[in-house]
Amino acid sequence: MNTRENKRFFDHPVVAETPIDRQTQVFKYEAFPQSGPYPWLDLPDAKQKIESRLRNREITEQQAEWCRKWVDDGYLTIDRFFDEKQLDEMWAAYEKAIETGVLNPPVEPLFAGDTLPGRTLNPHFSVDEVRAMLFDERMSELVSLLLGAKAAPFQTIGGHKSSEQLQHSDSIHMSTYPNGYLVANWIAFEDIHPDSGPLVFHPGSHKLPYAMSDALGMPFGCGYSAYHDIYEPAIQKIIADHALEAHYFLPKKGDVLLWHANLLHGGSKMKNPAQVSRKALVCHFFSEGCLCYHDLTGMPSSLTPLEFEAEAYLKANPDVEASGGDALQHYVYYGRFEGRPLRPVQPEKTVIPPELVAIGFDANLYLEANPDVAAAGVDPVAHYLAHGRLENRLLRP
Ligand SMILES: O=C(O)CCC(=O)C(=O)O
Ligand SMILES: [Fe+2]
Repeated sequence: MNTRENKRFFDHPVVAETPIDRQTQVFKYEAFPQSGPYPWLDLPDAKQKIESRLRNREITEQQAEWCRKWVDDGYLTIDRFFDEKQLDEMWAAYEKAIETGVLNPPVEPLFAGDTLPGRTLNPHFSVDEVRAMLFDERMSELVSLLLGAKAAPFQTIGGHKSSEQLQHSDSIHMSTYPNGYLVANWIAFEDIHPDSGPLVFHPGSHKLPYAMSDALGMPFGCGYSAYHDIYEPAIQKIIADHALEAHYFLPKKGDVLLWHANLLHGGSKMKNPAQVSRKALVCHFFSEGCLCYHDLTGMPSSLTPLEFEAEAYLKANPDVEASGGDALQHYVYYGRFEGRPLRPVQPEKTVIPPELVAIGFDANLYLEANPDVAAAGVDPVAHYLAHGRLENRLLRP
């Protein structure tokens, strides 16, 4: 029985203290209310809470140790979290999916002659073994503990090599309301070589204010050119101004690194021409119940329970369909502010009054028997009551 009593404190979804209307909400950080609940390990008394939960046996000593580290450093590494067999099986399935064309990694050479495949977004959509990894129960439990709310596995990125992405906080790419309900997990599928462009991260940077688009002067919905021109340099400046120490993740196969929603990290540069692979899967988790969006483009994320169906939206809005534009994008930027319907409005069912039921009146048959009425597009019941019965119209053909 799953009652509030027998669930652990971190098995519950997040319920925002300030409710919002999802249909009219503007999806950018500053447009959301400053609302809790905040992730428990981000609260000023997190350390006391950890000790009290340990005393009450709600968490184990090992879990308490992970939580303390999370509070101080905003990351956690665990050696050999996944075993060799599971890793090898997943990687073999991943490579087979590339070989057979199920997955099509983009061609992203990091230098002339780079033959390693590019990174794939959400390989768990088409490879069951990747999906199993994202939904691994022990990992979900750990993420739930860190967030203090039930983990919602969201997104995966598979790759043979470094992203060479400059440092960022994942909150610019995967934002939540309430804020801070994101955890990432980087899984090594081989021993990682220092020349391969290991993941770089800055311990403690999660405690700095969230640097989001609006505050950095990026126009709403700007997308990636402003990201490179404004966001990335701003983060480099924060790193320099705070003299943030850089750590490089050099794991053994099966080790994992988890990081906080606001921990600054990136993919360092692969040493050229060493061409050393860096096989990894990154999993991103939200919490159940929070709303997820993309601050940079102002789009809700696909996990957002918006009940949005592109086909239904286009059917209900033929002008959008005719324009050939993207349905969700149209809805997010224009449709919801214009009060556009999400799906075609069902015509109201004609209610047949009892006296017509008594004579066996059937609206379809009446229209069939009286094509002029059908052609006029009028309500058959109203027509029969007002005219049909006086004119002795046929009830059926
Ligand atoms: O693996 C990398 O190079 C960077 C990954 C990253 O930033 C992410 O997945 O959030
Ligand atoms: Fe990232």
